[in-house]
Amino acid sequence: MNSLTDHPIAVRWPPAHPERLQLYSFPTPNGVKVTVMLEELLEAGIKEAEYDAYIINIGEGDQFGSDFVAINPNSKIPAMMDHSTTPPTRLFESGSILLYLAEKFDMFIPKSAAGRAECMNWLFWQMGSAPYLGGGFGHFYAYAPEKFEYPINRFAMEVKRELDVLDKNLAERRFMAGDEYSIADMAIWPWYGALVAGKLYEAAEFLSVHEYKNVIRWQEEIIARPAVKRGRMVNRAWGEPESQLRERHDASDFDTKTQDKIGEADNLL
Ligand SMILES: N[C@@H](CCC(=O)N[C@@H](CS)C(=O)NCC(=O)O)C(=O)O
Repeated sequence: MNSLTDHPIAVRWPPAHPERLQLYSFPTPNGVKVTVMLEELLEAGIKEAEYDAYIINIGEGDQFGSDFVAINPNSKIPAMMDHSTTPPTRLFESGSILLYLAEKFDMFIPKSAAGRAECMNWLFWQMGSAPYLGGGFGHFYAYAPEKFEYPINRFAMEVKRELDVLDKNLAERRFMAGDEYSIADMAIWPWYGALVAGKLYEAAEFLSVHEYKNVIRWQEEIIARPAVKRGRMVNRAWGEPESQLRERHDASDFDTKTQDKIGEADNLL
């Protein structure tokens, strides 16, 4: 399979710009990590980071189609194809995608060996920790058919422990890996930033997130970044119509293709 047009995914989601990165995603915290990274690269002037973004509606089962599975055998968003390489490179797992883009463009990853190691420490910390927040706490607190006290308490304690780890780190430094904003922040912020901002599971009061003042300061700095604002809009399929850019194919789409502009306000979830 040497070109995008040969790839099964091109049938359902024909590439608007076959030469660009092709992102197949949904704007959950794991999806937002990648759209924020791509928008940060573009904001920094990296034109090769231009991308087409398609919605994989995980509520409708798009992730189980054989076309999507050909990119991610694990059937989860986000997934991406880079057709600028020979052969084309398939990418899945948000951490792998962030690291691939950081290395490809040599950006948002520290240059020194020590800085890089610290960035990887926190990037992999997120990959191991967020499942306790999402699959553990979030599932039992917000989604399970009954309120089971034991798992709610167990995962709430673990999430509070994680928030404390982040808070202590951010008491010493501006960003997760040091003075510079990096892919470690992009991985951790969509989960733990949303949590302390009260936007995840309506659990801010239950978890007393106001205690984690350094995490709150860090979250407020990151959410104000223009690229983060745009990254949160890509593939968005709920909320205010002007915040939803379901498919992104060009920078100008943020001005012309949001749901309020194209006149359809139905939410997908
Ligand atoms: N470790 C993966 C997790 C990806 C993941 O859990 N994606 C979820 C959405 S946040 C998904 O696609 N769920 C669909 C399903 O499980 O069927 C990553 O970081 O990319």
